[in-house]
Amino acid sequence: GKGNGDLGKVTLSHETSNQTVEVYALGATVTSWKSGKEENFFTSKVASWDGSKPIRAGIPICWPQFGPYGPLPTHGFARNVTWKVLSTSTEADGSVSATFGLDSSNESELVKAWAGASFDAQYSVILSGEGLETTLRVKNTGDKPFSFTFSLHNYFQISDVTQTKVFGLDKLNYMDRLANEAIVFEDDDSGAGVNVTEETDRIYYGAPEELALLDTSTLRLIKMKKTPSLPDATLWNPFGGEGCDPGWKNFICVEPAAVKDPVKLAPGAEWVGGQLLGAE
Ligand code: TA6
Repeated sequence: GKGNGDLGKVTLSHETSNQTVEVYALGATVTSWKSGKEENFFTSKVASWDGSKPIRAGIPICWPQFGPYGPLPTHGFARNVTWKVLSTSTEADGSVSATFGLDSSNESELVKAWAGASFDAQYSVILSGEGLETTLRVKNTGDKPFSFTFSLHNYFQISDVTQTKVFGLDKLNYMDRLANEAIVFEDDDSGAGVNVTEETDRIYYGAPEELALLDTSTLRLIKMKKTPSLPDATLWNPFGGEGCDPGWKNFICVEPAAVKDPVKLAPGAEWVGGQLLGAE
């Protein structure tokens, strides 16, 4: 196998819709989501499975910091540390789920160093007839406020990034992370979908709750519904740039996110954010 024996892996199967999901305790990373035989997520051929790096596959969790904007290493620590498997269950309606936990008692130096904050985070992965739902809950269990930024770093598998359209982002202004400037979208197409034809690294501030991506070669469609607590969306593909993943043609990252306005959590307060993904 991939040398992943001791990382802990949970497999969920939803039989009536023929979907399966794999989640590693390392990073609580969903690495695979299959609808029938079709794999919806990209796995890098150079992914690390030994815990030395985050797993580059599926849905790395960027928390409590998105990107380099803060004191933590890029994208925080949630994807670097091993989460506890808190529970797995099957509901009366047949949906199956697993819940992972991470709190400030974690041994990792990264966790300890983070602002001395006390927190309890739970990440639930639910597979139902509607698709895959992944939700992060964060509770401030300490006596001082803390804040964070967040994204669900979806690596969607596609046959060719240049043949993929992302719907819902047309005509929206975005932050161009490559130029480090806000771009006012001036293109004249509307509803035609955003097509990636060069290195792209954007954060759309205030993206709609419903987004979709269409692989025009295979006509596979992934729909995303994000919670209002995740107002932003990122769009990323390195497009063959120096040092980028050899599989760049076959993924696109579209990530529900809270980046522009960090989430502030008062003592005792709880925050919930997530996404529902459906594949057709
Ligand atoms: O979300 C997009 C992004 O922040 C890009 O700027 C790029 O740096 C990428 O994520 C890094 O992802 P990785 O999985 O390689 O850490």
